[in-house]
Amino acid sequence: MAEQKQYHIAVVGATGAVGQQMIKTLEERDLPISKLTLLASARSAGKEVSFKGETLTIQEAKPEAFEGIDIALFSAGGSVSRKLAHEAVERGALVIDNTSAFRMDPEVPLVVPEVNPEDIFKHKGIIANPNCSTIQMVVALQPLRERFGLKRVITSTYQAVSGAGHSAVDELKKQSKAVLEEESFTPDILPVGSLEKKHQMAFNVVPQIDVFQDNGFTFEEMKMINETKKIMHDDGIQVSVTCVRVPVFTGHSEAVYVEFEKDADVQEARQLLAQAPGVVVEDDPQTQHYPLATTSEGKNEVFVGRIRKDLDQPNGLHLWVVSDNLLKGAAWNSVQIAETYIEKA
Ligand code: NAP
Ligand code: 3JN
Repeated sequence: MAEQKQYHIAVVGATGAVGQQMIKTLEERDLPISKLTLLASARSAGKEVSFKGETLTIQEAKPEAFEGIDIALFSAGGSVSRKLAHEAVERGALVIDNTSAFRMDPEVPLVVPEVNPEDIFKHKGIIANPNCSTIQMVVALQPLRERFGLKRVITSTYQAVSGAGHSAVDELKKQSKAVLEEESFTPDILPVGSLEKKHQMAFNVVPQIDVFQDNGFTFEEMKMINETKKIMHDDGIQVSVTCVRVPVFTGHSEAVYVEFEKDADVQEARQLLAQAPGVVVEDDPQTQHYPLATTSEGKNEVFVGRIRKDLDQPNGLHLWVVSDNLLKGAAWNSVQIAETYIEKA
């Protein structure tokens, strides 16, 4: 038997909320890694991180750092990806990019392994990882779509602050303490938008994630709409989304209303979801058992519950979909793409 190829992997944005989960996920999984290179900004160069019992030193992300890299997992923001992803590809790396920089580029596959794994092998150097809120929604929709045909999706999200990085997590901690101790504070980080204006996040619900577009939707909402159609290769699916930030540290929740081509039976839907890869059904109203952000934290799966038929539309179902936004929404989906690529390479 041929010897298994070993891969030199790089994590770009290694000190970030997503990057740290990537390192942890690579540590837990069994990828054939010959070497791990950790890259971040010049601010972090020299910091040490432990990986599988070894101490690794963070280096500055610059073009030369990609010499000899086989797979580069990028998660340092769109501008870093736009600047360095092609440099990595030119040096022979496969880039798996966690930012929105290339997601809608027709030359770049946008992949959720439970939905469109075949697209991995159409890459021209870069594979894009979708937005976290898109990923958990399409994983839950896919088994139902295969059986009933997808017509329309209307979703409201309840997104954790860790989706906006370490600084947003720190801000929610500080604000929560200040509110409880009746101290004054100035909101500084959220929402991330085009204005300097910020809102209180602790004990609040903020209906804005990312910048507003001319059509009244935010960029996060448009990401979910456009990415769903691209991943499913179907521009005919009607998708409408409202993205909301809630004072939760980890775990995005979504209320998803779906209309199918055919009438959908709840029992069959529950069974299809229970058998689907990457999905766990938690749906027992009798025992008040349903997915929660707190119980999904640290897990790779997408949790689905509150599965019920719409009272007016025979082809309509409602779902409650929860997942760890830093794992299936980011780090795990990227590592899963790498694993699928390596398995078939
Ligand atoms: P974060 O906690 O703020 O971390 C940002 C990371 O990027 C840090 O490692 C930072 O390094 C690094 N970085 C910043 N500027 C850099 C530069 N000029 N060169 C190299 N590295 C640089 O943010 P995060 O939550 O991990 O998110 C990072 C990015 O991942 C986001 O901007 C987004 O594009 C993507 N993301 C995707 C999803 C998804 O839905 N799939 C979810 C969350 C995030 P230093 O520590 O040295 O500053
Ligand atoms: O806010 C969230 O819950 C998810 C945020 C993701 C994010 C944050 C900053 C920049 C993205 C993303 O992956 O869509 C980006 C971006 O790359 O545009």
